[in-house]
Amino acid sequence: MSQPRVERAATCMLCEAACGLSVDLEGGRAVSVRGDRDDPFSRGHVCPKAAAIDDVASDPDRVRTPLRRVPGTEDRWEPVTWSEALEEAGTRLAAVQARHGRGALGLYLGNPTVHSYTAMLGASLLSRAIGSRARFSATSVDQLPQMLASLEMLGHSLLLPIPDVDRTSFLLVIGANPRASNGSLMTAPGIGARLDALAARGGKLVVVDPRRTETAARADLHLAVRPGGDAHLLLGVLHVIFAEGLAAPGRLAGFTDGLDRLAAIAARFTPERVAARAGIDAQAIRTLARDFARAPRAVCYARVGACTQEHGGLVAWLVLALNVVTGNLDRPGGAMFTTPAADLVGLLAKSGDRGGFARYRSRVRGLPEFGGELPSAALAEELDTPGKGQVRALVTFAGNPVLSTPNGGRLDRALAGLDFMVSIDLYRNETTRHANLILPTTFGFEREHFDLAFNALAVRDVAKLAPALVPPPPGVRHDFDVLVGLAQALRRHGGGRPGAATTLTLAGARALGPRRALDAMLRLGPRRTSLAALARAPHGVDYGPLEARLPGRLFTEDRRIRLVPALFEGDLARLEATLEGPRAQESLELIGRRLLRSNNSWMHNALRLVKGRAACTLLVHPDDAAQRGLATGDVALVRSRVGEVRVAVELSDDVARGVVCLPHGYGHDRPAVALSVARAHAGASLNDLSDELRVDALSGNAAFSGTPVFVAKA
Ligand SMILES: Nc1nc2c(c(=O)[nH]1)N[C@H]1C(S)=C(S)[C@@H](COP(=O)(O)OP(=O)(O)OC[C@H]3O[C@@H](n4cnc5c(=O)[nH]c(N)nc54)[C@H](O)[C@@H]3O)O[C@H]1N2
Ligand SMILES: Nc1nc2c(c(=O)[nH]1)N[C@H]1C(S)=C(S)[C@@H](COP(=O)(O)OP(=O)(O)OC[C@H]3O[C@@H](n4cnc5c(=O)[nH]c(N)nc54)[C@H](O)[C@@H]3O)O[C@H]1N2
Ligand code: SF4
Ligand SMILES: [Mo]
Repeated sequence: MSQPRVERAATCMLCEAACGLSVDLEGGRAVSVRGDRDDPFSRGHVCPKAAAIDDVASDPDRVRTPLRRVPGTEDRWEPVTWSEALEEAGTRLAAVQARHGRGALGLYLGNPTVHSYTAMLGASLLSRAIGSRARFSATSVDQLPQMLASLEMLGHSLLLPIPDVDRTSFLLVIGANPRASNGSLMTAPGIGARLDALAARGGKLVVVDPRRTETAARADLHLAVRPGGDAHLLLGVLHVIFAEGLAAPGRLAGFTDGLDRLAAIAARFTPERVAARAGIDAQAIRTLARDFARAPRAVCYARVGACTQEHGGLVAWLVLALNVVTGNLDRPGGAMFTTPAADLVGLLAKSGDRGGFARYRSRVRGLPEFGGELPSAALAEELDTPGKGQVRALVTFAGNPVLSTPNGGRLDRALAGLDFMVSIDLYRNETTRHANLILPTTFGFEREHFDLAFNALAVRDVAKLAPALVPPPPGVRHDFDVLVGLAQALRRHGGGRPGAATTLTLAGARALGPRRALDAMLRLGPRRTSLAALARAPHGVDYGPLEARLPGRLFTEDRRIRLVPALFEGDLARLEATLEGPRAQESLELIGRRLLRSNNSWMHNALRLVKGRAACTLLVHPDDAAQRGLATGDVALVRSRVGEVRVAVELSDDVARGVVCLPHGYGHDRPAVALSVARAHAGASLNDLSDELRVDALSGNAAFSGTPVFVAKA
């Protein structure tokens, strides 16, 4: 007998926009998903991916019971019970630590971790229980430089300024494509409509990007920067602002140190000096500087393209500095700070944790630690380089580093050589196929949802609690239970960090559960709310536009902004060395792209998102194509220092001459990958070309942008 259809409010957990959803439930499934018009923040906006949440949940390829790889085989898997799986995991991982030291067990946390508050809490417990420095995450292939700038300048790595898009009159976007990504470190559901509104009120949008993206194509101005040339551009902009007396920090001057010092630095970088490396002519740099400085309310906003490059740290610093110098930090229409209902930043700071940098370094290459993690660009070498401290066992949670970290090919091979590996994931994919055990978790509407991370990064102060709506498949467990259960199993067998505290904390945390922790955070938070209160507002609560928070919200010792941290100033010599260097002959510079119907590496098994025209194509400028005898539809051989791929070519003058562009997250046609739909739309992996040795030498973040490649007809 069919059950009646009911409609419920939910939140999309796929990307940072956190759109409100209206979900029709029938027979324990989400049979229809629409935008929730009653959500005060997203007002009905959704993108095509939301409908695929149920595709993942009901995917026949989804792992629904713990799986053990049959010893000695690479592609035979057998179901095991949870107690067998956790026992085996605990025994084997503890044995590796007993034999080779605690640091021999590594942990990699993937992007979806931050889309589940229960996973965030559970992962931090597991990480502490493991007690190893070999921790890695998607942070160091993403926003690390921006967190570093916040740590150095504002005193807390998680105090990230958010562009006040709804009230600005000049939005300068560097290395972001919100019309495809739906916004990042800027939770702004319906960003397309918000950008349209900016234009409608007479505001300006300028996009700095080597490709004429969906966002750039509809901007007032597109500046086709050369990959990795943004710090040069920004120094030129600051030069003009100081030289022409346009600096106007306003009230910020009362609590900012280093304005004169920054002026002196900027004086060295005339637009003429930086133009060639930036790929933008001096006059355009001057105009940009004047327009930005003179706009009544302006904000410079940078994201992935600005971070994942050789000068990511400098760019992040200069972006924040530009907002300060023009008085746009912490004022409406500028870059502002949230007052989130669950204030993780404030709570961490109270416990003495503001983040940290370079407190120790990685074993093989000496790359700096950040926030208790090592750069993911060092993951493969930490696994495959013999010696004391070599990582011999790994736990991955919600990550696919074979497709998402630089030189994924090397990591792919390194994973095959591990003594033991446990993956907590929904799928048997390019990474988890190497695991000895795959532990499956709940997903999507099977979990209660509260955006611990993204409510704190939103363009308005909002909060929303969405209950679990559908029952999980019987064989899976909640992410929190799996993470903490694994930690307990490890401790039971004598692994991990010794001391009763850990064991007791784990037992206590398991007994209390993540809801109690969240409720306490909400009650202690600035909104003095609670789970119960939020449950009474199923479409979410909108506390209003962002409010000025400085200097009170600063976490530096003296509550002052440090405009010129020595760390960044010291890195300028490296940038100056690039000013004269000619571009390598013959090689092209590879950049990535995101597609609206894709989400990093893991949604290509949803037919509704991958059907139609092949998405994983190499964009080549017609002039570069002509030189190589390439036409649209040809297969190109693309080779870098680390690997080569074959991929279909698409001619496009959206990319600047000398630049080629391939999306990341593809390359699904490997043995033992159980993704039947994705395999038929496999594409090639951008990260089989990206180079793990190319990092931002300052921060250790991966430098994907501008990887030199040779392209020829296959
Ligand atoms: N549809 C979809 N949405 C997503 C994701 C997805 O995979 N698909 N992923 C989510 C995640 S994890 C994140 S972090 C966000 C990212 O959100 P965004 O940062 O907005 O995403 P991208 O589209 O990667 O934008 C980066 C831009 O930088 C440009 N770029 C590359 N190199 C350079 C450079 O050297 N300088 C400059 N100025 N620009 C450069 C690229 O051409 C690209 O347009 O998106 C999230 N949303
Ligand atoms: N060249 C290049 N590389 C990039 C980027 C780029 O722009 N260019 N972008 C980088 C960025 S910004 C990011 S964030 C990283 C992402 O890198 P990763 O986080 O390593 O990779 P994802 O593709 O997000 O993989 C997510 C994994 O989590 C699983 N998963 C999804 N939901 C759940 C869940 O609820 N529970 C559990 N247990 N598992 C789940 C999926 O099956 C998948 O295996 O990629 C980075 N890599
Ligand atoms: S924009 Fe992001 S949050 Fe909104 S529906 Fe699409 S994937 Fe979900
Ligand atoms: Mo990301």
